[in-house]
Amino acid sequence: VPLQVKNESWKFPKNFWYGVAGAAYQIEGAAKAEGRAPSIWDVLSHRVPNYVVTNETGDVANNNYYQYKEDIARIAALGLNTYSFSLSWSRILPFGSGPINEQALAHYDDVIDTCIEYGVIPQATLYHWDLPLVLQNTYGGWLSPDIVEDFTNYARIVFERYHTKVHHWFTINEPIVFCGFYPLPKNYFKQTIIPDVRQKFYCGHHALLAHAAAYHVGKSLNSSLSISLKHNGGYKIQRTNSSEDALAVDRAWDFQEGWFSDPVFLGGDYPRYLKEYVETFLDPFTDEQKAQINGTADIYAHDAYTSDFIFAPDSGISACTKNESHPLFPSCYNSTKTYANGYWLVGPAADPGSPWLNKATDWVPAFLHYMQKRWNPQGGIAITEFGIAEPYEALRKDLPSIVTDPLRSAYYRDYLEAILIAISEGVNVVGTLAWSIYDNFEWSQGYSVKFGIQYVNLTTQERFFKASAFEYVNAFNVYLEK
Ligand code: PNW
Repeated sequence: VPLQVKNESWKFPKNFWYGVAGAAYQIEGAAKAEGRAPSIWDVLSHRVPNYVVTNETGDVANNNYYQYKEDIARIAALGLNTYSFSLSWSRILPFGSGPINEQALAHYDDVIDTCIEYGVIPQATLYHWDLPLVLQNTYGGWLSPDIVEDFTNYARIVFERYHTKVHHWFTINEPIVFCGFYPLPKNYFKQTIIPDVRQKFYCGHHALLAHAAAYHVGKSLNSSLSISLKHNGGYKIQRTNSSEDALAVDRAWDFQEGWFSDPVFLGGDYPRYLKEYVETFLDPFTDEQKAQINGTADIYAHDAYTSDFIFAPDSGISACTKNESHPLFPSCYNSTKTYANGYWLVGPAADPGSPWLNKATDWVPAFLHYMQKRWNPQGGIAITEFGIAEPYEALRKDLPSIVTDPLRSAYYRDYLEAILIAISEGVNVVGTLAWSIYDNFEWSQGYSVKFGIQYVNLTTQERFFKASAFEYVNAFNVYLEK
């Protein structure tokens, strides 16, 4: 069912980039090849029982390390103009810092050159959660300020190597999510004395400093690069018009998008409600650090999958903000997918694998307006990941070679129409990346949750387009300004 929008004058602007995204550990495989050293995810998947519900690993994944040429050719054949991938830090620097693995750099050279050969814009993310294991076990990874120097050094090597060929960069993918991995499972990783509930905020603190330092390295090398951090969260719908729920919404923005977006876009410091909490244990950013962090994103890159209804806890917000043992402390807001909602295809009911995700595309215009108004990104907004897991696919080990995925198709259709509406209302949206290039290693869900616009037979490593792949690209074939 091709997308047919309500107003035929709605268009994606000429230079719009439209593509797909993937990430190193989720798709590459070749875990022990060509000098790659382990990342924390090799331990999480191999050694920690049931950390991945299916006890699967990324050892082979989609074999993308060897089949990247075919993968890029398929993107080009589909008619997409962008491929976004992440670089494996522990391939390039097996020891986290120190000796460089030239084979890994040569590999990514070829990935990038293949994109260029096929007329596909390459976009690269420096860090998509696969921290070199050695850095976790030497000093606690992102919990230590030592990570800043190592990340900056890694960024410098990568920017120097590729800056003439790759113009779109993302430093760090979704710090809210990977900082939430902390505390890592006890007994498998070096532990620190930082209390568990605070660990993710230490991680976030260092992630901001590392991101900012990397940004400046890239820009001083080549000021025309577009470099940004990938944000995530969701649109926050106030459940009732009570003042408590209004406050809950404000707190939710501050503890999600605001955590990283306010520092990067609005002066280098944390938003109010988060700041009140983290400064009970973290030193505030110095003026120098704020100056370093402020303005370190050229676009607002948001992995905007979903929306949530936000409401105050039953016991009231003030009780919660004062009580460290309150289950909702420190964020102190509640959220649900299902309130007064008869028409969304709701995440938890539709798909137990991604309960955090609603097909809530009707809120996308409001979400885009909110991003533009609050963070006012000079280079516009990009939806750097969006997609949905199709529930019936999760139940099947092998899919037929012709895969129709009506829920995902509808999601992309409705979402892209919502973007067209927002653009027609003056929001500057510059690109979209579908998550994902194909079904892949979905972190703690293993291969059981499928986000791809392509299906991969993991035995033969044969790839098959799903119907949604054609629906997605067709929207641009029809509605891209000529
Ligand atoms: C993103 N949430 O993760 C990641 O960047 C991808 O690696 C991942 O495969 C994809 O989404 C699908 O899950 C998220 O709880 C995980 O809001 C969880 C959330 C958001 C994004």
